[in-house]
Amino acid sequence: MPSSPMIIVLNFLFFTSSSSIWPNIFNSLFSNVHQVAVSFFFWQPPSSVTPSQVSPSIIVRDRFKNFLVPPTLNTYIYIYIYIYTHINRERQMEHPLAIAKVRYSNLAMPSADHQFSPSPTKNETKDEQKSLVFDASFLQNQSHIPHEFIWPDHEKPCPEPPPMLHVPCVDLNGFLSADPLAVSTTTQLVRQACLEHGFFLVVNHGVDSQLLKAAHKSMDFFFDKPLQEKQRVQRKLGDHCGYASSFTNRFSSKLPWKETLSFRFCADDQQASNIVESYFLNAMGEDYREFGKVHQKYCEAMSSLSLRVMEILGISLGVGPIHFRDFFAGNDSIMRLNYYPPCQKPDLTLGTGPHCDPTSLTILHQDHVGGLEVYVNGKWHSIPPDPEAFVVNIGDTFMALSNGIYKSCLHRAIVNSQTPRKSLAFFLCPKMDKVVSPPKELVSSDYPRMFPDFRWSSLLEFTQKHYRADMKTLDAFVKWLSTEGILKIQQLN
Ligand SMILES: O=C(O)CCC(=O)C(=O)O
Repeated sequence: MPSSPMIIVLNFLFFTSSSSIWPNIFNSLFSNVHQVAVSFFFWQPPSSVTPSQVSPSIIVRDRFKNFLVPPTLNTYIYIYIYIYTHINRERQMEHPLAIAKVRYSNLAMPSADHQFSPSPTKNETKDEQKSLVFDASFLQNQSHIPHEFIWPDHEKPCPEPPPMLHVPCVDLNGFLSADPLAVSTTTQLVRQACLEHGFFLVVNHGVDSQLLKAAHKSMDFFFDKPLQEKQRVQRKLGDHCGYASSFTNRFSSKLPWKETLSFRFCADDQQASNIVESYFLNAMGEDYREFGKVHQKYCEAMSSLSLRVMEILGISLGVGPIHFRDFFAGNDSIMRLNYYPPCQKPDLTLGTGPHCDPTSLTILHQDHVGGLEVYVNGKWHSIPPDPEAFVVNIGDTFMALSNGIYKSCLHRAIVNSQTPRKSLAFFLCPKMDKVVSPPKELVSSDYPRMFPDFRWSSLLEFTQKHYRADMKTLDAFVKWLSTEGILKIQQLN
């Protein structure tokens, strides 16, 4: 079997002096190895033509076309280069993500991060871990920042503060009062926002303000600790929980200027009661009991709030309040604490790079500092902080559940040189084995299925191990699913 371009060339040379029975063998050799059939052989002139009437030619045939070329030295060189580059490209193209990379590489959108299969090789991981550590206590005072944190020009923060995004403010209390006018106003506002960009605010949400305060305070408690202590809950490669100082062990460029602490919340008591509290107690010890308690309560509050929001979303989509609420009843969600230290070069970097959330629904609480930006109508817009409000946005999984009707929108966070910024993000996710499939009311012959059925666990795996979330995560995921052979397209009646 040819395993290197050199052997291929030897085969090739061998061929040029061989008879025409070889091409089939040659074809099969190559098609087995590189899934590209490249063959070349002497052109066989039709029997009516005597060899002396034609100049000897070589047919180079690949999957797509035939080339008839004279057998000069230049031709051999050309063929060698052709095969070499073609096979190299094929090797990359064999990976479904690479196919998607080619597909998305020409997007005119602000290029979110089209970095495919970002799970670094072992070598990269080792080197990066050795050389680059995001120690905020040190880096926040540096006037030069490591190049890994410098974003390409077209993705850098806007030089001027961007305009504010007009997002509707949903009064949850009004909705819960069951007053028909309040319910109708709320659902209309939400529908409009979700058709356009998927962001809205929720006020009068009923979440205890003391709990919110405690949750923010606990972030100082954790992120002010020395790096070594935080690393006791280090997030492992391919995992979605734990402490991450930037993503230095996962990516090597366009690193976010932030630290995060992520953990799992499970609303299904049968499965994991007090899961958050136990996680911190087991991983960090007695000193973190209170920390764990606060975040257990916070997650419970977020889970209830998100189920309320699901009722609104269901009504606004015309499927009633129950459908989505029930779908997420035993949710297996992710809580993330984002801590953005000051940066002396805030115009060069980003706190969180542009991405759409792959999850279902995000409920974000920002502190007073501000930095959240959303990309709408070809421009970045800010969503300024409001301590009374939660910022809610649709994620990719809900976009799929709504058959693409509601939007999951590109967003990012910028940093500043003076003040640390904190945000609490609750990412609502279904139970791992739930099949993500839109209700039949949202599918018709005029509005056919936009996405195949999938399990949340597969999308989570895809974003943790193979793909850095951007605004095309769902499309790339669908490709990956189909090539992984686990795609089950629902048979629609
Ligand atoms: O901190 C923010 O404002 C945004 C955070 C975010 O987008 C995320 O954690 O995915």
